[in-house]
Amino acid sequence: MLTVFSEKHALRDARTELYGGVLVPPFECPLRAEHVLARVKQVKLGEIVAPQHFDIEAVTRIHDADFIRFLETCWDEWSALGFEGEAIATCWPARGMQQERIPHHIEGKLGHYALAAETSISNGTWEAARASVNVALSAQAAMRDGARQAFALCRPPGHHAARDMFGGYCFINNAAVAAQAFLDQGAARVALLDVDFHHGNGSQAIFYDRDDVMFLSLHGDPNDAFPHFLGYADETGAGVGEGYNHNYPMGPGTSFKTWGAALEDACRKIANYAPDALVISLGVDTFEHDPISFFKLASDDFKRYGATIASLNLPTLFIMEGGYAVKEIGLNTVNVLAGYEGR
Ligand code: SP5
Ligand code: ZN
Repeated sequence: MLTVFSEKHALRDARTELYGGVLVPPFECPLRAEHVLARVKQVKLGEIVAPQHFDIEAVTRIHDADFIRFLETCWDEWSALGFEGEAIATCWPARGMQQERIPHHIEGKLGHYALAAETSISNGTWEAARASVNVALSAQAAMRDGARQAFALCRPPGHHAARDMFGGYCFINNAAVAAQAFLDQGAARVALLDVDFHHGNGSQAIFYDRDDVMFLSLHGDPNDAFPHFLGYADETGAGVGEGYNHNYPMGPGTSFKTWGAALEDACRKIANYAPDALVISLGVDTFEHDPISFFKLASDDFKRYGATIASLNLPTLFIMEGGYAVKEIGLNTVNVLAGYEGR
């Protein structure tokens, strides 16, 4: 399988994440992508190519143009004020306050566009996020040109990013932009299956009122896990999108037996939907030793579920999302891809 990778991912190298009330080095760090790339090479998964450049219009098919401009200019506006630290939201339009008005000051804009405070914006964040979506679009273009499957080794990840919100380590929703590209090239239906430990709130929100993208997510119960305020089982879609959103929240300690059964159910729904393409938001933070998550998948389980996904026999685009057990992230990620390929 083809892998698309950009060295520009390394420009996303924030110093801080707000975790447990402390500013710590981010879990979402450059070494993650380097370890996945090393494993892709080690098992000779296939050719590795750099991304092409895509115009911003492919991104604004999904994201609000003012939000994209905010991402582009945030660091310069913030650093011009002489703050010592990185750009972190500290103030939000909470209940009873004005939701639509976007303040001029960067601290107001941060509160408007952020969905969580753990994700700092730092120098280079925009350039890396822009390269990451080019990785996703390049892998998608390879499939347009005939590839049956591809791996977009995206970093930073994307599935928490909504039309006009960043957070959860995500800025541009790579999977949503790629799904839209399939539709724009003539696909009638796309399924987006999110196997990251966290609910893909951004992807769900983007496609919630649509029937041309079915969104399915297996994740930590939001009662217990980030993003806490979306991802419950009763969220089934709206308007023509009713019935095209499927959440599988699962509790602390969930085993592969339970998780795999949820995957089988999701795959049945995908098969019935008969999409023209399948996009996988591939996070491996479901791993038993992930430092911020609570599922119990073992490294071999990733291989097994790769094979389950392959049994759908659909054109499949894998998009890298989370996974914070850095030492094992290469093994676990490439196990899914190898399992998919039947090796
Ligand atoms: C792409 C992705 O995987 N983003 C995840 C963002 C999660 N950020 C908030 C994490 C809060 C973790 N609380 C964990 C408690 C562990 N005992
Ligand atoms: Zn995650």
